[in-house]
Amino acid sequence: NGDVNVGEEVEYTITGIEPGAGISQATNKALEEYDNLEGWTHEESSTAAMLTELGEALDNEEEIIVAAWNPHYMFAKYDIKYIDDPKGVYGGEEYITTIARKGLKEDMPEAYEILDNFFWEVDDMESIMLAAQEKDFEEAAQDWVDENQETVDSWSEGVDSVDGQDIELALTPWDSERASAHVAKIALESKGFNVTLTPVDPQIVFQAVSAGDADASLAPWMPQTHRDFYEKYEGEYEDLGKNLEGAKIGLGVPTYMDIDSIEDLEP
Ligand code: PBE
Repeated sequence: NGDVNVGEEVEYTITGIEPGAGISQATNKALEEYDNLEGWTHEESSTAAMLTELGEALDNEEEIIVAAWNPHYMFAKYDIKYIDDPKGVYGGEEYITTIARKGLKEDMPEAYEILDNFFWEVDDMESIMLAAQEKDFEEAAQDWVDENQETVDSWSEGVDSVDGQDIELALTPWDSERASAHVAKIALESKGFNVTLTPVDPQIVFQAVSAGDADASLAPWMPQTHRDFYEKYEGEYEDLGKNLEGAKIGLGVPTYMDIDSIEDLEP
């Protein structure tokens, strides 16, 4: 990367997001595991603040290193790329899985069946995330359901309706999970459930579902992003399997930056 010291230009700082995020944990680990990142700072704040800083850096063609992930519109909206992570701190391909409290299958077999069947594609989730830039998630999710009724129907094929049973879904406070939770809500409501959505930090998702305070969640990113929490509570909840494949987390930079790997960042 020529004679430009990227570290100096970004003030040896990685621009992160909320401290409770799995990706924030991974970035803290990266600072420990990459010797060349000794002395670097991980600046945690919020997703909104990170995106604002990213947008400003791109407007000014400045250097920036951010916590990046997809599904998200950041790769469509901004000209950014992932940099390599040879130590695999951020994992490889991630999937999103559905977990349920023990006993849900017996107590609410209809809801369990719908949640178990919930599976969609990256494009589906991203289309709601994009639409939700202009309207609320409820409306964006409803529009997607209207256009994809067959998919939604396939999740509840043969499932009986119930008469106003209450069910609570825990989610994490990111757009990807707002999208899946709102679609699950609509699917469950169409079979007679009263659905409450409760946004909490990733660790609390596992804690709440394990304790039976929440019935289920479509929010866990695996095998790396939320692995610590997944393993901490393993055996206290049920994993119903993937609801989406093809996710990823890592460090992102503007494509004009001449850097390809975390290992190439200067101490
Ligand atoms: N994310 C989006 C979350 C999960 C969903 C990658 C920012 C996280 O890091 O925990």
